[in-house]
Order: sequence, then C-alpha cells, then structure tokens
Amino acid sequence: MAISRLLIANRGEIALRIHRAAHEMGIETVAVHSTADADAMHVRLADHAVCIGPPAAKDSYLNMAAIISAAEITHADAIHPGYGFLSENAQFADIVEAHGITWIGPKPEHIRTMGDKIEAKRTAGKLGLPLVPGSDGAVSDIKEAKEIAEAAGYPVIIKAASGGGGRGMKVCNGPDELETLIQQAGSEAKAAFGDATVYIEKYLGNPRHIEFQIFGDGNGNAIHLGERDCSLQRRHQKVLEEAPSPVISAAERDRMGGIVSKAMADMGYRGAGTIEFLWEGGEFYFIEMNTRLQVEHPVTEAITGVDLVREQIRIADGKPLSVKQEDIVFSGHAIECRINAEDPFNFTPSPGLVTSYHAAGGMHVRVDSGLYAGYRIPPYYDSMIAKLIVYGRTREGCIMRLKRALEEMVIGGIKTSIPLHQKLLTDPKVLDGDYSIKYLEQWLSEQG
Ligand code: MV4
Repeated sequence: MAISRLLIANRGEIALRIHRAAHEMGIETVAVHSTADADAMHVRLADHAVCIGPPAAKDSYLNMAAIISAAEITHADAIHPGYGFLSENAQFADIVEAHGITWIGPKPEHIRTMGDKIEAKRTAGKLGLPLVPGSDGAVSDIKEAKEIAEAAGYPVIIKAASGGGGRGMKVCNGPDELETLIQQAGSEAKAAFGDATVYIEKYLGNPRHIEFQIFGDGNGNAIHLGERDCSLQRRHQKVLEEAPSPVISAAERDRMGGIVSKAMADMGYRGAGTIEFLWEGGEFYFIEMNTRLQVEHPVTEAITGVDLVREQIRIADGKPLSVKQEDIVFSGHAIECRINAEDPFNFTPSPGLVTSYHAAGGMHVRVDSGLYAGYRIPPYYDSMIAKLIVYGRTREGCIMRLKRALEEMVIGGIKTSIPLHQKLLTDPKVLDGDYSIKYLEQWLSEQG
C-alpha cells in the first residue's frame, strides 16, 4: 500500500517541487526526462532517472507508453503528473491505475467531467456553486441561442465546451452578430479541439479571477484553503498571483469556502483541485475547475502552512486529510512572481546558457527553480524558469520584501521577466490591489 517510489511525470520547477516533498516523506523518486533535460536539477537529485524520448513533448512528457514503461522498469509504485502535460488526461489516469500504480491525482471520472466545460458547469450548478447566467448546456439552434442571449443580456460570450484556458472564446455584442459568431466559434473549436460544441454565457466586462484551493479525501470529506487572486494575466498566462485576494473579506472567504468544500465533499472529490471564479460586483461566478496542482499553489502554502504536494501524496496513499477545516488559519499575505526566460516587455522567448545564478533569500522568501549557473535552458518548453514566492504579515510588508528579493535575484546570460515585475510593483493600482483581468494588458500597452 504505502508509496515507496514515486515517478515524477514532469519537468522543471514542479518536478523539483515534487521531488522535495517526496524526499521529505522518505519516498524515493524516479525522474523521467527528454534528451533535452538530461542536465536538469531534478534529474540529478532524483534517486533514479530514465530518458523517455526526444525533446518534443509529444514524444516524451506526453508519451504515455514510455512513462508507464519507465515506471515498470524502475518499480515505481506511484506517478505524480505535476501540472500541464498529462496531469488532466483522464485516459492516462485510467492507464496508470490499470497498471496497479497509484495515481496521485483526482478520480479519472472527475478529471473527465471537469475537462468538458459544459459538464463541469452543469455539475457545479447541481452542487450549488453560483454560475454565470447563460445556456444550460450546448447551443445549436439559433432561435434558442437568441432567447438565451436575450435573457442573459448582451454582451454575451460564446465558449467552446472542449476549450478552457481562454481558447476558443468570442464576445458577442448584439443579436445581429450572434449567428455568425456561433458558427465561427464552432468551426474554430472543431479545428482546435475536434469538437464544435459551444455554449453561451453573459459576458462579464471587468471581473477579477479568483480561485479557491480545495482538497478532498475521495470519501466525502473536503476542505478549502482559501482563495488566490490571479487577475494579473497576459494572454491567459498568469504573471503574478497573490493570496489572499485583496478584495475578499474573511466573512466572504468563509462563506464561499464553505460552499466549495461542501460541493467537493458531496462529489466525493479526491486530491487537490482549484475552483475558478470570476468575481464582479461583489458576486462569485463559477467558470471552470482544474483537477490538478497549480503553478501558483505556493502562495496558499505560505498563508496556511499546509504542504499541498505532501497532502496530495498522502491522499493518494489512502490516508485521511492531515488537517481539519477548523485547524486551517489564514495568516498574512503571499505573492508569487513567475520568472520567465523571455524579454520582459515584448515577451519573446530567451532560452540559452545561464551564465550566473543567485537566488534571493532571507526571511519568508522562497525560490522554486531548477536553475544553476552553467545550465542551458532548452528552447522546447514553457518559458517559466523560476517562481519567487514571498510572505509578509501584511500585503504592504509582503510587497516591500518582494521588491527586496527581486533586487537580489541574479540570472545572467538570458533575459528574464524580473524587470517587468519590478516595474509592475511601482504601479499605484497594483500596489493598491485595484486591478481586474484586463489591467495588465492595458498597463503594458501604456508603457513606453
Ligand atoms: C469569461 C470572461 C468574461 N465573461 N466568461 C478566460 C479563460 C477562461 N478560463 C475563462 N475566461 C474568461 N471567461 C465570462 N462569462 C472573461 C474571461 C477572461 C479571463 C478570465 C480569467 C482571467 C483572465 C481572462 C482574460 C480574458 C478573458
């Protein structure tokens, strides 16, 4: 039963993050890597390493047969998928379990349900989560679509059922353009996801993106770990995240947290999950659920003291949740800056040799990164190379410490987003926490 050797089916900082949690639990690790990642830090630190293919993710990190083979030859008894890659692939979760290997993730049926945005919304509604007004499921008939849009009120947004992460959405301002936009959204969705199914929602013009972290034990018990505010995004890529949200009161957190944890308990959800809401006019509107660990999970760890990866491993191992809701105390404030290997203002990728590296340190400063001087950042993957997570007793104190930590960071030889973060942290609106999902792109367009 007990997990003794864990295969990490991912790369980069999250592979290292999982390795660290495993070793702190006395669990051996197996790194699987592409030929491009042979020199990665987590590969060096893991107890065992298996090369699973060439650089292209489809041939390595998405190659299910190669990963299962690596687990079998190393006698790994569990697989953690991290985020991205196969983390929300229900078929992979099924295959892992069919091989008698512990899947460190939600039940495959729940991954499947939440992967279909229409099913996800219907499920969320039944479980009592507040929804964005709109169609109850797919729209096909234009007459029906007009009635739904009229009832919701223009503008409306047309979304792809198989979309998510912002892909395949169209904003519609009035009934005259509805038919054309539904057809366009449908054919784009068909091309991108092989599924033309679309649905309609009232378009929220200036919301914040607020997400709740939840955990279930798979047996009807669930807790929430509060919210994260991820409104500062560019082209659906989060840039900076914070917990708690500057706009959510303790009473509102307890109320919404109670609703989400009851929903997850009723569903029998297992493992870590994130329930995404748009927040506008003092109301939450469910949009999607992510059935995986998220990049920004450390801000939640900072304000709750709960190790989310350790918790994931424990739950997958059949252990109960290590904390009760009443034990969870939200304390202070945390901000994460995503550091990418890219031009800080025009965002063109900047992979290559890291000639020097020094991580910020000191009280309440955490750097999650596999970087080291002499490491060559491969050009084949996501550009995120480090996360700087800073904690303070107050939001103001956290920001002061974050500025200090950004000054200390040295990543030589490549361009990084550190100067973007430094400039963003001089903006009065950012300093006041007064921003919506539109703010970052608007701010970038105003910079000289
Ligand atoms: C919306 C919306 C406005 N109204 N839904 C984008 C990603 C996907 N998770 C849902 N998204 C949106 N859904 C309604 N009814 C605006 C967005 C959106 C967005 C949401 C969160 C964070 C950044 C965003 C950037 C653009 C659009």
